[in-house]
Amino acid sequence: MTQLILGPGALGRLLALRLSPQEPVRLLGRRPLPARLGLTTPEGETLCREIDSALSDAPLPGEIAALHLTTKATGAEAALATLAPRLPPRTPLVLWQNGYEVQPRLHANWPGPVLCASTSEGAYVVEDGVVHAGRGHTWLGSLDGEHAELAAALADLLSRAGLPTTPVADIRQRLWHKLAVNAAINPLVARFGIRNGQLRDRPFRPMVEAMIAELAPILAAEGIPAPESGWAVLVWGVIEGTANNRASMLQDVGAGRPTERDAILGPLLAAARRHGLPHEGLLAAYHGLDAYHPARGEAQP
Ligand code: KPL
Repeated sequence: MTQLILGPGALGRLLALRLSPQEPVRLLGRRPLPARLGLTTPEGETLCREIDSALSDAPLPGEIAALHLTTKATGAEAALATLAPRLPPRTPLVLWQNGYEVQPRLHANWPGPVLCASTSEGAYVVEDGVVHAGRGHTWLGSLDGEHAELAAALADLLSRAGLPTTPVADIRQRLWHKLAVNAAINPLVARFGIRNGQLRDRPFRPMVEAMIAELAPILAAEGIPAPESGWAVLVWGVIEGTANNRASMLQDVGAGRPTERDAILGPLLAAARRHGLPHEGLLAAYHGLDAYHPARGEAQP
């Protein structure tokens, strides 16, 4: 049974390279990939592995264990649409996207089981492979708490492949927690072209504080419990721990790709409006990225 991975970015390559020695894996994308890909481990070792890769419109393997959708949130549904008509309808889907935009939609519309993954693994693409820059942890579960056995089996598979994963019943809350952290960090670092750690300094520190103050009541109104230590400790902890990182949104801006602002800020803006809560900071963060979305620059999020 093949683990199909759609989206050969950093996460897709990391999954393919980690899983491939023990599982049949096929990595799908829009452009051909080299037959051998390199994985540089966090310890600096480089492993070269042959990866079965194909274009996403090529014929699919006979038996598919699961489809891992590892594209950016912005391209997830379009990428899936190219494959969906050729997949057995009950194929389990694993969504690895940031934010909370595509997950509820695909959960509602996909005929088979849908699991969501939230990961803190750090990786970036290099020409002939991927660098696994920092070890993290992955949580896996379904938005309605179903498919616990599937989540446990996949978590076991990923953990044995070197990506420690825990099956959870509260994945919705975990996705929102990551989204909150991303909302406080990513739009600012992308707009000002800085590494995460620079947010600790003036003039950025008060901007982060203001964002946290705006986020907290929105998340509470949405029924998302605050982390035990509070939102500020969570956000500043991530900033400290990833001080040297160029966040994903900053990388998107640098590469001329659309950012994930709709997936990250969109659900917060929608929740703020639903609950009648202030959201000027979020709106400013959203429109601060207009320059990188010329086609939709003036659209209302
Ligand atoms: O998840 C991240 C990202 O880059 O998107 C953070 C936590 C901000 C780390 O860089």
